[in-house]
Amino acid sequence: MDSKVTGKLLKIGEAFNIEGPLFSYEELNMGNINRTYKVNYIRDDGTGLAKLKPFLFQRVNTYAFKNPIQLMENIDRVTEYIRMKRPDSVNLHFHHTGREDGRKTYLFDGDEFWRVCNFVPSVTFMTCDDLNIIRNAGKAFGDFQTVLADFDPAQLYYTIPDFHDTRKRYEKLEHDIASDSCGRVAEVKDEIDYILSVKDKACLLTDLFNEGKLPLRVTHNDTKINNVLFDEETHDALVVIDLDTVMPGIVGSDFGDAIRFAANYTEEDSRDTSKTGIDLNVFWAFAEGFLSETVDALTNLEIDTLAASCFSLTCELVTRFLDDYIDGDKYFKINYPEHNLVRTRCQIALARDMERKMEAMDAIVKGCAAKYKNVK
Ligand code: GN1
Ligand code: MG
Repeated sequence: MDSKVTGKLLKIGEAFNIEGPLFSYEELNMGNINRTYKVNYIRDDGTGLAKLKPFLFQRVNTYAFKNPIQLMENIDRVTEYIRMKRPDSVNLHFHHTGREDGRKTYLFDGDEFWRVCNFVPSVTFMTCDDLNIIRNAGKAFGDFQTVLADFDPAQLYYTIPDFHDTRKRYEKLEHDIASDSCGRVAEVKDEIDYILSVKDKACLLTDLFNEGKLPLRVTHNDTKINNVLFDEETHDALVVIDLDTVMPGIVGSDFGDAIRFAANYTEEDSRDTSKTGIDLNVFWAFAEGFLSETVDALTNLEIDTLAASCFSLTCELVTRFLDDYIDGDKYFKINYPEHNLVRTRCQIALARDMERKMEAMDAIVKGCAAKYKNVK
Protein backbone atom coordinates (compact mmCIF):
# COMPACT_ATOMS: atom_id res chain seq x y z
CA MET A 1 0.00 0.00 0.00
CA ASP A 2 1.24 3.46 -0.88
CA SER A 3 1.35 5.48 2.35
CA LYS A 4 0.33 8.69 0.57
CA VAL A 5 -2.78 7.03 -0.85
CA THR A 6 -3.55 5.41 2.51
CA GLY A 7 -3.24 8.79 4.24
CA LYS A 8 -5.57 10.38 1.72
CA LEU A 9 -8.15 7.60 1.99
CA LEU A 10 -8.03 7.75 5.78
CA LYS A 11 -8.83 11.46 5.73
CA ILE A 12 -11.68 10.93 3.30
CA GLY A 13 -13.08 8.10 5.40
CA GLU A 14 -13.05 10.35 8.45
CA ALA A 15 -14.87 13.10 6.58
CA PHE A 16 -17.57 10.61 5.62
CA ASN A 17 -17.89 9.36 9.22
CA ILE A 18 -16.66 5.87 8.49
CA GLU A 19 -15.85 4.18 11.76
CA GLY A 20 -13.07 1.77 12.51
CA PRO A 21 -9.49 1.44 11.40
CA LEU A 22 -8.68 1.25 7.72
CA PHE A 23 -7.09 -2.12 7.04
CA SER A 24 -6.32 -2.17 3.31
CA TYR A 25 -7.28 -0.78 -0.06
CA GLU A 26 -7.07 -1.80 -3.69
CA GLU A 27 -7.54 0.32 -6.77
CA LEU A 28 -10.26 -1.08 -9.00
CA ASN A 29 -9.86 -0.79 -12.71
CA MET A 30 -13.34 0.58 -13.33
CA GLY A 31 -13.93 2.91 -16.22
CA ASN A 32 -11.83 5.29 -18.22
CA ILE A 33 -12.56 8.45 -16.29
CA ASN A 34 -12.68 8.25 -12.48
CA ARG A 35 -10.33 6.61 -9.96
CA THR A 36 -11.97 3.97 -7.78
CA TYR A 37 -10.73 2.28 -4.64
CA LYS A 38 -12.19 -0.54 -2.61
CA VAL A 39 -11.31 0.41 0.94
CA ASN A 40 -11.56 -2.22 3.68
CA TYR A 41 -12.21 -1.27 7.29
CA ILE A 42 -11.93 -3.52 10.31
CA ARG A 43 -15.33 -4.02 11.87
CA ASP A 44 -15.67 -3.13 15.49
CA ASP A 45 -17.74 -6.24 16.26
CA GLY A 46 -15.12 -8.73 17.34
CA THR A 47 -14.84 -10.45 13.96
CA GLY A 48 -11.49 -8.78 13.36
CA LEU A 49 -9.89 -9.54 10.03
CA ALA A 50 -12.34 -12.33 9.21
CA LYS A 51 -15.00 -9.87 8.16
CA LEU A 52 -13.70 -6.62 6.75
CA LYS A 53 -16.20 -3.92 5.87
CA PRO A 54 -15.60 -2.65 2.34
CA PHE A 55 -16.57 0.74 0.91
CA LEU A 56 -16.16 2.21 -2.53
CA PHE A 57 -14.20 5.47 -2.60
CA GLN A 58 -14.19 7.35 -5.84
CA ARG A 59 -12.31 10.40 -7.01
CA VAL A 60 -14.43 12.06 -9.68
CA ASN A 61 -12.52 13.39 -12.66
CA THR A 62 -13.36 17.08 -12.76
CA TYR A 63 -11.78 17.51 -16.19
CA ALA A 64 -14.49 15.27 -17.65
CA PHE A 65 -17.17 16.37 -15.19
CA LYS A 66 -17.04 20.13 -14.96
CA ASN A 67 -20.04 20.31 -12.64
CA PRO A 68 -19.45 17.55 -10.10
CA ILE A 69 -21.84 19.06 -7.54
CA GLN A 70 -24.70 19.01 -10.03
CA LEU A 71 -23.65 15.50 -10.98
CA MET A 72 -24.02 14.39 -7.35
CA GLU A 73 -27.37 16.15 -7.10
CA ASN A 74 -28.56 14.14 -10.11
CA ILE A 75 -27.27 10.92 -8.55
CA ASP A 76 -28.84 11.73 -5.16
CA ARG A 77 -32.23 12.43 -6.74
CA VAL A 78 -32.20 9.32 -8.88
CA THR A 79 -30.90 6.93 -6.21
CA GLU A 80 -33.34 8.30 -3.62
CA TYR A 81 -36.18 7.86 -6.08
CA ILE A 82 -35.19 4.29 -6.89
CA ARG A 83 -34.76 3.43 -3.19
CA MET A 84 -38.21 4.85 -2.48
CA LYS A 85 -39.80 2.75 -5.23
CA ARG A 86 -37.74 -0.37 -4.57
CA PRO A 87 -36.75 -0.34 -0.91
CA ASP A 88 -35.99 -4.06 -0.87
CA SER A 89 -33.72 -4.20 -3.91
CA VAL A 90 -29.95 -3.94 -3.92
CA ASN A 91 -29.43 -0.19 -4.13
CA LEU A 92 -26.66 2.37 -4.15
CA HIS A 93 -26.23 4.50 -1.02
CA PHE A 94 -23.90 7.46 -0.98
CA HIS A 95 -22.49 8.37 2.42
CA HIS A 96 -22.77 11.86 3.85
CA THR A 97 -20.05 14.07 5.27
CA GLY A 98 -20.41 15.97 8.54
CA ARG A 99 -22.85 15.29 11.31
CA GLU A 100 -25.49 17.98 11.26
CA ASP A 101 -26.22 20.81 8.84
CA GLY A 102 -24.41 20.92 5.56
CA ARG A 103 -24.17 17.15 5.15
CA LYS A 104 -23.19 16.36 1.61
CA THR A 105 -22.66 13.26 -0.47
CA TYR A 106 -19.29 14.57 -1.62
CA LEU A 107 -16.09 16.13 -0.36
CA PHE A 108 -14.70 18.89 -2.55
CA ASP A 109 -11.72 21.02 -1.71
CA GLY A 110 -11.86 22.94 -4.99
CA ASP A 111 -9.42 20.47 -6.49
CA GLU A 112 -10.16 16.86 -5.62
CA PHE A 113 -13.75 15.65 -5.58
CA TRP A 114 -14.47 12.47 -3.61
CA ARG A 115 -17.54 10.38 -2.82
CA VAL A 116 -18.11 7.19 -0.88
CA CYS A 117 -20.66 4.52 -1.66
CA ASN A 118 -21.63 1.07 -0.37
CA PHE A 119 -19.66 -1.80 -1.88
CA VAL A 120 -21.89 -4.46 -3.42
CA PRO A 121 -20.31 -7.95 -3.52
CA SER A 122 -20.81 -9.00 -7.11
CA VAL A 123 -19.19 -9.90 -10.40
CA THR A 124 -18.88 -7.73 -13.49
CA PHE A 125 -18.07 -8.61 -17.08
CA MET A 126 -15.98 -6.70 -19.59
CA THR A 127 -16.86 -9.08 -22.37
CA CYS A 128 -19.26 -11.96 -22.14
CA ASP A 129 -20.84 -14.42 -24.52
CA ASP A 130 -23.11 -16.10 -21.99
CA LEU A 131 -26.48 -15.18 -23.45
CA ASN A 132 -28.24 -15.53 -20.13
CA ILE A 133 -25.98 -12.90 -18.58
CA ILE A 134 -26.39 -10.66 -21.60
CA ARG A 135 -30.18 -10.97 -21.45
CA ASN A 136 -30.03 -10.07 -17.76
CA ALA A 137 -27.93 -7.00 -18.58
CA GLY A 138 -30.52 -5.96 -21.19
CA LYS A 139 -33.26 -6.40 -18.60
CA ALA A 140 -31.29 -4.37 -16.04
CA PHE A 141 -30.85 -1.38 -18.35
CA GLY A 142 -34.45 -1.74 -19.55
CA ASP A 143 -35.63 -1.85 -15.97
CA PHE A 144 -33.59 1.28 -15.21
CA GLN A 145 -35.61 3.01 -17.95
CA THR A 146 -38.88 1.69 -16.57
CA VAL A 147 -38.27 2.53 -12.92
CA LEU A 148 -37.47 6.12 -13.92
CA ALA A 149 -40.20 6.42 -16.56
CA ASP A 150 -42.30 8.67 -14.30
CA PHE A 151 -39.34 10.71 -13.06
CA ASP A 152 -39.44 14.15 -14.66
CA PRO A 153 -36.23 14.64 -16.72
CA ALA A 154 -36.51 18.39 -16.04
CA GLN A 155 -35.39 17.64 -12.46
CA LEU A 156 -31.95 16.65 -13.71
CA TYR A 157 -29.04 18.85 -14.74
CA TYR A 158 -27.24 18.37 -18.03
CA THR A 159 -23.94 17.64 -16.29
CA ILE A 160 -22.13 17.17 -19.58
CA PRO A 161 -24.03 19.26 -22.11
CA ASP A 162 -24.55 17.66 -25.52
CA PHE A 163 -23.08 14.38 -24.24
CA HIS A 164 -24.77 12.22 -26.88
CA ASP A 165 -25.23 14.93 -29.50
CA THR A 166 -23.43 13.19 -32.33
CA ARG A 167 -23.52 16.31 -34.55
CA LYS A 168 -21.73 18.35 -31.90
CA ARG A 169 -19.19 15.53 -31.44
CA TYR A 170 -18.47 15.75 -35.17
CA GLU A 171 -18.16 19.54 -34.96
CA LYS A 172 -15.53 19.24 -32.23
CA LEU A 173 -13.64 16.60 -34.18
CA GLU A 174 -13.65 18.74 -37.34
CA HIS A 175 -12.49 21.75 -35.35
CA ASP A 176 -9.60 19.79 -33.81
CA ILE A 177 -8.64 18.29 -37.17
CA ALA A 178 -8.34 21.85 -38.50
CA SER A 179 -6.17 22.94 -35.53
CA ASP A 180 -4.02 19.77 -35.53
CA SER A 181 -2.48 20.90 -32.24
CA CYS A 182 -0.28 17.80 -31.80
CA GLY A 183 0.61 17.21 -35.46
CA ARG A 184 -1.16 13.84 -35.49
CA VAL A 185 -3.72 14.46 -38.24
CA ALA A 186 -1.66 13.14 -41.17
CA GLU A 187 -1.20 9.81 -39.41
CA VAL A 188 -4.95 9.25 -39.00
CA LYS A 189 -6.14 10.20 -42.48
CA ASP A 190 -7.86 6.86 -43.17
CA GLU A 191 -9.75 7.00 -39.88
CA ILE A 192 -10.83 10.60 -40.54
CA ASP A 193 -11.94 9.72 -44.07
CA TYR A 194 -14.13 6.86 -42.87
CA ILE A 195 -15.80 8.69 -40.02
CA LEU A 196 -16.56 11.77 -42.12
CA SER A 197 -17.95 9.60 -44.93
CA VAL A 198 -20.70 8.21 -42.64
CA LYS A 199 -21.52 11.47 -40.87
CA ASP A 200 -25.20 11.85 -41.83
CA LYS A 201 -26.00 8.22 -41.13
CA ALA A 202 -24.22 8.46 -37.78
CA CYS A 203 -26.19 11.56 -36.81
CA LEU A 204 -29.61 10.00 -37.47
CA LEU A 205 -30.60 9.70 -33.82
CA THR A 206 -29.52 13.25 -32.98
CA ASP A 207 -31.29 14.65 -36.04
CA LEU A 208 -34.56 12.84 -35.28
CA PHE A 209 -34.40 14.12 -31.72
CA ASN A 210 -33.72 17.68 -32.85
CA GLU A 211 -36.71 17.43 -35.21
CA GLY A 212 -38.90 16.55 -32.20
CA LYS A 213 -39.57 13.01 -33.37
CA LEU A 214 -38.00 11.19 -30.40
CA PRO A 215 -39.03 11.88 -26.79
CA LEU A 216 -36.77 13.07 -24.01
CA ARG A 217 -36.39 10.54 -21.20
CA VAL A 218 -34.22 9.92 -18.17
CA THR A 219 -31.31 7.92 -19.50
CA HIS A 220 -28.20 6.33 -18.01
CA ASN A 221 -25.92 7.35 -20.89
CA ASP A 222 -23.06 4.96 -20.14
CA THR A 223 -24.63 1.54 -20.51
CA LYS A 224 -21.54 -0.60 -20.75
CA ILE A 225 -22.13 -4.13 -19.48
CA ASN A 226 -19.46 -3.60 -16.82
CA ASN A 227 -21.81 -1.02 -15.32
CA VAL A 228 -24.15 -3.83 -14.26
CA LEU A 229 -23.36 -5.74 -11.07
CA PHE A 230 -24.34 -9.41 -11.15
CA ASP A 231 -24.92 -11.90 -8.35
CA GLU A 232 -21.78 -14.01 -7.97
CA GLU A 233 -23.70 -17.30 -8.08
CA THR A 234 -26.96 -16.84 -9.96
CA HIS A 235 -25.68 -14.18 -12.39
CA ASP A 236 -28.93 -12.27 -11.96
CA ALA A 237 -28.44 -8.53 -12.38
CA LEU A 238 -28.32 -6.80 -8.99
CA VAL A 239 -28.00 -3.11 -9.74
CA VAL A 240 -26.93 -0.67 -12.42
CA ILE A 241 -23.96 1.47 -11.37
CA ASP A 242 -21.98 4.47 -12.65
CA LEU A 243 -24.75 7.04 -12.58
CA ASP A 244 -22.39 9.92 -13.42
CA THR A 245 -24.06 10.58 -16.72
CA VAL A 246 -27.68 10.10 -15.67
CA MET A 247 -29.33 12.95 -17.54
CA PRO A 248 -32.21 13.73 -19.81
CA GLY A 249 -31.53 11.82 -23.04
CA ILE A 250 -32.68 9.52 -25.83
CA VAL A 251 -33.44 5.86 -25.23
CA GLY A 252 -31.47 4.79 -28.32
CA SER A 253 -28.30 6.18 -26.76
CA ASP A 254 -28.64 3.70 -23.92
CA PHE A 255 -29.45 0.77 -26.16
CA GLY A 256 -26.85 1.65 -28.79
CA ASP A 257 -24.01 2.20 -26.37
CA ALA A 258 -24.78 -1.06 -24.58
CA ILE A 259 -24.63 -2.99 -27.84
CA ARG A 260 -21.49 -1.19 -28.98
CA PHE A 261 -19.77 -2.49 -25.88
CA ALA A 262 -21.37 -5.85 -25.12
CA ALA A 263 -22.04 -7.27 -28.57
CA ASN A 264 -18.55 -6.64 -29.91
CA TYR A 265 -16.59 -9.89 -30.32
CA THR A 266 -13.59 -8.06 -28.89
CA GLU A 267 -13.00 -5.49 -26.17
CA GLU A 268 -13.49 -1.89 -27.25
CA ASP A 269 -9.73 -1.35 -27.44
CA SER A 270 -8.62 -4.54 -29.13
CA ARG A 271 -5.57 -4.24 -31.37
CA ASP A 272 -6.65 -7.29 -33.36
CA THR A 273 -9.50 -5.76 -35.31
CA SER A 274 -9.72 -8.80 -37.59
CA LYS A 275 -11.88 -10.30 -34.82
CA THR A 276 -13.87 -7.14 -34.08
CA GLY A 277 -17.52 -7.19 -35.09
CA ILE A 278 -21.04 -7.53 -33.84
CA ASP A 279 -22.09 -10.87 -32.43
CA LEU A 280 -25.73 -11.18 -33.51
CA ASN A 281 -26.53 -13.71 -30.80
CA VAL A 282 -25.39 -11.28 -28.14
CA PHE A 283 -27.29 -8.51 -29.91
CA TRP A 284 -30.42 -10.65 -29.87
CA ALA A 285 -30.09 -11.61 -26.20
CA PHE A 286 -29.56 -8.01 -25.09
CA ALA A 287 -32.41 -6.73 -27.30
CA GLU A 288 -34.71 -9.37 -25.89
CA GLY A 289 -33.90 -8.45 -22.29
CA PHE A 290 -34.14 -4.72 -22.96
CA LEU A 291 -37.39 -4.86 -24.92
CA SER A 292 -39.04 -7.28 -22.49
CA GLU A 293 -38.89 -4.41 -19.97
CA THR A 294 -39.44 -1.37 -22.18
CA VAL A 295 -41.46 -2.24 -25.27
CA ASP A 296 -44.81 -0.98 -23.99
CA ALA A 297 -43.33 2.36 -22.95
CA LEU A 298 -41.45 3.09 -26.18
CA THR A 299 -42.84 4.81 -29.25
CA ASN A 300 -42.79 3.03 -32.61
CA LEU A 301 -40.03 5.30 -33.87
CA GLU A 302 -37.93 4.65 -30.77
CA ILE A 303 -38.21 0.91 -31.42
CA ASP A 304 -37.61 1.29 -35.15
CA THR A 305 -34.39 3.24 -34.57
CA LEU A 306 -32.87 0.98 -31.90
CA ALA A 307 -30.70 -0.96 -34.38
CA ALA A 308 -29.57 2.22 -36.15
CA SER A 309 -28.75 3.76 -32.79
CA CYS A 310 -26.01 1.16 -32.34
CA PHE A 311 -24.27 2.49 -35.44
CA SER A 312 -24.78 6.08 -34.25
CA LEU A 313 -23.25 5.39 -30.86
CA THR A 314 -20.31 3.47 -32.29
CA CYS A 315 -19.52 6.34 -34.67
CA GLU A 316 -19.94 8.80 -31.82
CA LEU A 317 -17.26 6.93 -29.86
CA VAL A 318 -15.05 6.97 -32.95
CA THR A 319 -15.34 10.76 -33.06
CA ARG A 320 -14.53 10.99 -29.35
CA PHE A 321 -11.54 8.61 -29.27
CA LEU A 322 -10.14 10.04 -32.50
CA ASP A 323 -10.64 13.61 -31.33
CA ASP A 324 -8.91 12.84 -28.03
CA TYR A 325 -5.97 11.31 -29.91
CA ILE A 326 -5.68 14.34 -32.19
CA ASP A 327 -6.05 16.70 -29.22
CA GLY A 328 -3.29 15.06 -27.12
CA ASP A 329 -5.14 12.48 -24.96
CA LYS A 330 -6.66 14.84 -22.45
CA TYR A 331 -9.99 13.18 -21.79
CA PHE A 332 -9.80 9.37 -21.63
CA LYS A 333 -7.33 7.58 -19.35
CA ILE A 334 -4.75 5.91 -21.59
CA ASN A 335 -2.58 2.90 -20.73
CA TYR A 336 -0.04 3.48 -23.54
CA PRO A 337 0.63 6.34 -25.98
CA GLU A 338 -1.49 5.19 -28.95
CA HIS A 339 -4.36 3.81 -26.83
CA ASN A 340 -6.93 6.25 -28.21
CA LEU A 341 -5.90 5.41 -31.76
CA VAL A 342 -6.29 1.70 -31.04
CA ARG A 343 -9.73 2.40 -29.59
CA THR A 344 -10.62 4.44 -32.68
CA ARG A 345 -9.60 1.66 -35.08
CA CYS A 346 -11.49 -0.96 -33.12
CA GLN A 347 -14.68 1.14 -33.11
CA ILE A 348 -14.35 1.77 -36.86
CA ALA A 349 -14.07 -1.97 -37.46
CA LEU A 350 -17.20 -2.44 -35.38
CA ALA A 351 -19.09 0.30 -37.23
CA ARG A 352 -18.18 -1.26 -40.58
CA ASP A 353 -19.44 -4.64 -39.41
CA MET A 354 -22.70 -3.07 -38.21
CA GLU A 355 -23.20 -1.56 -41.66
CA ARG A 356 -23.00 -5.07 -43.10
CA LYS A 357 -25.38 -6.52 -40.50
CA MET A 358 -27.89 -3.68 -40.09
CA GLU A 359 -30.72 -5.49 -41.85
CA ALA A 360 -30.37 -8.50 -39.53
CA MET A 361 -30.16 -6.23 -36.47
CA ASP A 362 -33.36 -4.48 -37.51
CA ALA A 363 -35.16 -7.77 -38.00
CA ILE A 364 -34.07 -8.99 -34.56
CA VAL A 365 -35.37 -5.82 -32.86
CA LYS A 366 -38.71 -6.13 -34.67
CA GLY A 367 -38.98 -9.80 -33.65
CA CYS A 368 -38.28 -9.06 -29.98
CA ALA A 369 -40.69 -6.11 -29.96
CA ALA A 370 -43.45 -8.26 -31.44
CA LYS A 371 -42.80 -10.97 -28.85
CA TYR A 372 -43.14 -8.66 -25.85
CA LYS A 373 -45.66 -6.05 -27.00
CA ASN A 374 -48.65 -6.05 -24.63
CA VAL A 375 -47.72 -9.32 -22.98
CA LYS A 376 -47.28 -7.99 -19.44
C1 GN1 B 1 -16.13 6.63 -20.40
O1 GN1 B 1 -15.18 5.97 -17.62
P1 GN1 B 1 -16.21 5.12 -18.21
O2 GN1 B 1 -15.62 3.86 -18.75
O3 GN1 B 1 -17.37 4.89 -17.31
C2 GN1 B 1 -17.08 7.66 -21.00
C3 GN1 B 1 -18.16 6.99 -21.82
C4 GN1 B 1 -17.51 6.16 -22.91
C5 GN1 B 1 -16.53 5.18 -22.27
C6 GN1 B 1 -15.78 4.42 -23.33
C7 GN1 B 1 -18.23 10.47 -18.79
O4 GN1 B 1 -16.84 5.87 -19.48
O5 GN1 B 1 -18.98 7.96 -22.42
O6 GN1 B 1 -18.48 5.45 -23.64
O7 GN1 B 1 -15.58 5.83 -21.41
N1 GN1 B 1 -17.69 8.44 -19.92
C8 GN1 B 1 -17.66 9.77 -19.95
O8 GN1 B 1 -15.13 3.36 -22.73
O9 GN1 B 1 -17.19 10.43 -20.87
MG1 MG C 1 -18.96 5.90 -16.92
